[in-house]
Amino acid sequence: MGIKTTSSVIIFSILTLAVEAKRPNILFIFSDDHAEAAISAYGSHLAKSAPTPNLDRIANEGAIFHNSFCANSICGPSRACILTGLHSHSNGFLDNNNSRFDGSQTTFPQLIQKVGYQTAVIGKWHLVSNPTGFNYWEILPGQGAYYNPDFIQMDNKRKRYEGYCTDIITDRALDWLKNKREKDKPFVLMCQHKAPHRNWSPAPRHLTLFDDIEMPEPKTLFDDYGGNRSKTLKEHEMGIKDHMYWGHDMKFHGKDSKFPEHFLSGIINRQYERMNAGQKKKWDAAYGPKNTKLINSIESGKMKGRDITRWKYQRYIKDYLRCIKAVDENVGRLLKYLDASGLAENTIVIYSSDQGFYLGEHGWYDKRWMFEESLAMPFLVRWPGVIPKGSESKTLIQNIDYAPTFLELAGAKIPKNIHGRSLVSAFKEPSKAPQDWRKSIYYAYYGERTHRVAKHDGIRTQKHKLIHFPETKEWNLFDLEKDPSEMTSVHSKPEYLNILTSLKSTYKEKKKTFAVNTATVPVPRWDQEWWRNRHREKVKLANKGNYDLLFLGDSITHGWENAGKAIFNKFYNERKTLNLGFSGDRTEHVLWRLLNGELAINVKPKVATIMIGTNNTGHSMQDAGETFLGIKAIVDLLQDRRPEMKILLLGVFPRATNPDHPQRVRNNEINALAKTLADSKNIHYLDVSKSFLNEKGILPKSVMPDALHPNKQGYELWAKAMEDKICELGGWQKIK
Ligand code: SGN
Ligand code: CA
Repeated sequence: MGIKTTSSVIIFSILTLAVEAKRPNILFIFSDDHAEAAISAYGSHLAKSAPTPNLDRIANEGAIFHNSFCANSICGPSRACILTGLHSHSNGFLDNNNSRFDGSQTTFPQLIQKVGYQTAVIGKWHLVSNPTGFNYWEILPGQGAYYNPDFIQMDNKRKRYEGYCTDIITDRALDWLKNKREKDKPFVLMCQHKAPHRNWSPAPRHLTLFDDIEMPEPKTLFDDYGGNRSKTLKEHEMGIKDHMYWGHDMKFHGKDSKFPEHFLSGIINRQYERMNAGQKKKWDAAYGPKNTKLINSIESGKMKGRDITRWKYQRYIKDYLRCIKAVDENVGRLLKYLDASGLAENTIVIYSSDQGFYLGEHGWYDKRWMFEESLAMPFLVRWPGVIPKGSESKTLIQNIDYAPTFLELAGAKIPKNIHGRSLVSAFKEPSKAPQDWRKSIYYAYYGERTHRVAKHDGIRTQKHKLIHFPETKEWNLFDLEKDPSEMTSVHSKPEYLNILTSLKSTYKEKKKTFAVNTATVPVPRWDQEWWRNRHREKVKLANKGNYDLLFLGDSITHGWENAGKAIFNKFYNERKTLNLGFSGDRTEHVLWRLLNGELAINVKPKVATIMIGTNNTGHSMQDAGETFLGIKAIVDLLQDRRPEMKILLLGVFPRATNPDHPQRVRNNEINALAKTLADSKNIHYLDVSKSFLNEKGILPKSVMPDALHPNKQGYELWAKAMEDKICELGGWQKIK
């Protein structure tokens, strides 16, 4: 017996070692705002003028993906999609201005770490909260700086490195590879550049690169935003013509302000201010003469009108491409190290960027719009021995696919709620879309003041793109084969009617699949001061911790602090209850609160009750199916963050006096769906309506005077009706 056991242990260990040896490392090199047009392997109009040999090497030795897209074209959101494999509304990071990444949710680094990978992220992070799931991290604060950048260390202290950001991020990444990781384990290293993000500041060694050439202009530099496209296009604030800062963008020191009809003032060149004397000298030597020349040409009247826009385009594109030059060189350094160290063979190298960027197309810089240039994310991948060299793929892939890909590569389980799909089979045979692959991708931009790009969402297939602008109630449709520059929306052309109808139904289906509707998109109620204050108070209480019971909901739950107070004291005080009921809240507000601190790490109750949805009915008579998805999103979130916690999902209380009132009927419909979430393990459903209603289904004023909120007697009925279940789930003694 003994010998047998020992030998099987040995065989098992040999097997695990063999598997371990095979699991590939992942080197994920990522940049910020890198458009495909600025990678020569993609073959754009800029390819000849600004080659990227090291990036091209990845494509030549592996594959290039031509239909690679983000789910939300902006920094933080794209990164959150990558970490979670979920669309923005589900991972909670909707935009750069108001979001904070909830690092307590399931992410691929956490899961991959659990199956034995070493994980590290170095460089730009931009998710506000600190990284979770990483053995090592060293990140730029916010956007970070180009020159002599500071990095936040794992002990939260800042450290400044002298030099150029792209070089330093690579140095730090190489240092981790060489000296900091546990070498007997496979790894995922995310090396994330700041470049070529605005304000496109080149390395000192590249300041005069491209001085002697003229960069080709995009065909749509002087777009007039006609062509039946959304009227919101004209409202943009990201034009090369009108929205370039004299100092910040155009590389004058920016303290003076000249030609206010052509250049914005107000943001000086802060990167210049960060430089040391030597760096400044080089910078002044490079830009000084060119700047003087421009000033003279405008003052003498030699340069005017469109030529000034053209000059700005040249200044912009050259600086941008100079930044890319350093990215490319540093990719080369990493590839060289992989070769020299012998790691290359078993390391998958991926190059991508958080979104694309407008390089003058449509007259723009920046991103956000669902037009091709910023919807696209470059995607180059090398996997020696697996991906045939020089492969090209047209498969529709998205950033939500990265997490499941990495998990499959590591042999980890892929969470069943994930939105993306593993790309491993697409890697093995890039020229073919994997079986049952998606026929369209879903995209959503949630709007922000910055650059004034209206909220919109849509789908893109191989041939068409449908965009919806909810605020102006507009649809745009593009025929990508006939009009690759997207200059004309064909949504009202009779010959496209069938396509439009079919795409609209696909769009609806997609939103259903990913459960996107107003009930599921987390949103705060910033306009209400009491709400903000209550949220702040509750976050404080949440951080204190020590709760066994959690109440989640709207005014009905809020009312435990008012009409229900005496009853609350009797039943729930001793059970250490945190009441997270907020008057007027709908499902989308509860989601936001849970994502933003009310489910602090110290909130680890045995039981959580949820009752929410009546305001989704009341305010907007939302479709019951949509409200249900909001409730489901709350339940999913709680299960993800607190897998051990018992959830008592309460049927929404009856409202309106009469049983056939539409609001009553709607709440019943919600409940019929909510019930299906019970799993007899952690999720329990309870409908206590009967305690309030008389035998004819009438809701008496004696328990709910306004036919919506319980009075003291109502709260007592409620507490008694759920007492058995609460005690069963929380192991408490019943109170009578
Ligand atoms: C900054 C930039 C914007 C840019 C956003 C988001 N302004 O606010 O131009 O759109 O970042 O970029 S700047 O004056 O600071 O340069 S993102 O890549 O982080 O999403
Ligand atoms: Ca970005």
